[in-house]
Amino acid sequence: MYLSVQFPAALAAQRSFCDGPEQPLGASRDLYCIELVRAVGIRSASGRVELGRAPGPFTVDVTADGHLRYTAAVTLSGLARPSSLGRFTSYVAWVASPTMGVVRRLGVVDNGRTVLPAIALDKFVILISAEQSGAAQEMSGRLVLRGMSPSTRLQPPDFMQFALGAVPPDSGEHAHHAQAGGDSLRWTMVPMPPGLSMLPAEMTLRPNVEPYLPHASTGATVPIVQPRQLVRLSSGDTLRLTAGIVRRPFKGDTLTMFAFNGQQPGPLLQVAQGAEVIVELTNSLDQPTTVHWHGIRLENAFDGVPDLTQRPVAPGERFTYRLRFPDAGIYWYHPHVREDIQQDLGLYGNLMVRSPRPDYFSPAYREEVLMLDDLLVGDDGLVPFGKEETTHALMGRFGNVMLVNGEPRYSLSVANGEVVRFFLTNVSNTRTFNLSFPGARMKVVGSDVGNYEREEWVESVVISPAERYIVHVRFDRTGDVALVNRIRGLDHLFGRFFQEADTLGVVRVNGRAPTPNLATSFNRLRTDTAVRADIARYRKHMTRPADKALVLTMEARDLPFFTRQIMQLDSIFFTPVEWSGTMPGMNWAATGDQVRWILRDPATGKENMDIDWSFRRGDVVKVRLLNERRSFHGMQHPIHFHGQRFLVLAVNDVANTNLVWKDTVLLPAGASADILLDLSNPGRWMVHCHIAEHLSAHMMMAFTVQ
Ligand SMILES: [Cu+2]
Repeated sequence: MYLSVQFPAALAAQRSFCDGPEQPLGASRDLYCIELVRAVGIRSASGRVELGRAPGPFTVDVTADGHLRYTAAVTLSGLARPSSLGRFTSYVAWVASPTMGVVRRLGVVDNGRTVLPAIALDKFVILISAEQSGAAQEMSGRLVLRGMSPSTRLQPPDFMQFALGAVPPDSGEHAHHAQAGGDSLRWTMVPMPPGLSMLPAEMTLRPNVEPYLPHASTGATVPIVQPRQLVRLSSGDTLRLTAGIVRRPFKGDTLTMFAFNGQQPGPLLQVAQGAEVIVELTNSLDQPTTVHWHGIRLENAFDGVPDLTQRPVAPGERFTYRLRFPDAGIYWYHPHVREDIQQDLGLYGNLMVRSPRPDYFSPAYREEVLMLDDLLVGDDGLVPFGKEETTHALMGRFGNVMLVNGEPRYSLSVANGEVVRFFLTNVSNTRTFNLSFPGARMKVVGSDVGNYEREEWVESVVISPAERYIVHVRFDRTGDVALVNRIRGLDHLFGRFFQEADTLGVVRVNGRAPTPNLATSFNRLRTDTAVRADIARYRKHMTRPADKALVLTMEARDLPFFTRQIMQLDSIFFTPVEWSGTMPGMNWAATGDQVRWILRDPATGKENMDIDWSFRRGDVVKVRLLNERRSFHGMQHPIHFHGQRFLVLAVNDVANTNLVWKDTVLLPAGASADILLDLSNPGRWMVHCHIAEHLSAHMMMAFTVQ
């Protein structure tokens, strides 16, 4: 069998985007494939490793502490008989740290494709050696092939980077930016994340727009923000919703922010599936607004998109929304005007649509509805926003204060043995969270538009802006359990990853839970037969080639020389998910007139609002999304389709085996995803990135359902 390059049929069928000629809309080989190189004296062997993903409920596979986890599949050919290299019987694959300090056995490999155990290391090397025994636990034989993970291309600073950054520019392009700002409001330096350093040139950057923060008009009494209230609405009810200005006490200071009905988050609306209600919006802000009812397949005229479905509601004006709720699940509402300002300042609320099925969820003692956010606060309070254009147009506005339901510290008391159902909504501008309750078991039961086909154990929840996840957590030990966000940050300047952990809250577990004991039902992973039957109707559409495609990319112009040079150097590697803002100065100073994020239809070459897709009601369309790696800056994008629902069929050609209806999908940098779009709802609808600053920087298109 050695020296054979023939693949068995079954293995050939599993060929990945790493093999064969490069596909124009395939995932990035540069980020997700390793080309193995021959060791000295080895003549004929070759191979590559696909950094694959195990099928799972999230588009990114990551450990609870934030390490990306790759299911490596190695494809080898041309390996000679091991005995031809010496006293060897087998080939074994190993994974090692870049310095070879730690070497771990992956398993026996051979010509053809072998799926290896998962690897969860920041940077690593794959080695293939010939060994005396296939059971070898230490690498002692002869090295045959080796390859390095794409992340190893990140290196400590070189002379070029320091030379660029060491000298602040003394004239020209940045000097006048420091003067931006009218009366009292001026740009000061953006807060620096702890442990990172900024080059002098970066510290001189300022956004080339006017700073904006809301302020109450003279003499007006501004109410203090109130906690969220639950509002149950029956069919035919009318809710009056006012977007207005509030004062929020914060660490001995007072911030001026926005709120719906004076509450942060806005009122938690609860309706029955199938209900119809009226919402009368009053705009008491200093700027136009609308409300978008995220994820709800409602009548197009009430979707809240300015200049597409309605005129923006001017300050002092009103608009009446008529809402219907065809799908059970957890949804949310927010303005669709300058989300980077209005949503960030507190205009967001949840909307719970209850199924009539009494057993819709498996049992839990209580429900907690959590809106996750981050706020960017400096020494003088909130960091101002860009008035004419968004700031933070590169990576989006990462906050430095984590909020759960508007508060910096969430707390909950439960009895020992309780099962809690958490409804999680990420309302931050750009941050993707990796949430876990260390010490408590968790299963994911639902996402954007209803339940998964079956419940699934997870060690953490990866939730990008606008996504929702419903999880059940059982607390079965007394003591405190933290709700944490744990991720690997990327120090671009020093080419290293580092651990970041934020505690968002704490669950105090004490006493004994009342009967019945839910351990048995919690330990069972339930299948939702209604969801499975609904999705089964779409199976016939799943296997055909994609009908449409969208490429996600970007362009930049007029960026400062320093920013442009550093970012070009940085583009040697893009991490699949930028979990935190580690280029704060360059990112902050880049505005919506310098950065254009792009949705491109490769079939026509059209971009953003020039794209004009047209479908008929009842069409089921498979769309390939590709997050272009070869752009000026590659990062993840949560892509949201208005007014419809879709299934995420596959990511990087790995098919998902447990489906759920979604309205937002997170695309890691360089990744592909196939989604199946159910075009059930007529009207003219938006598709856009839900990073608020990317939307402000043009990353949107529209489509029509006749
Ligand atoms: Cu985006």
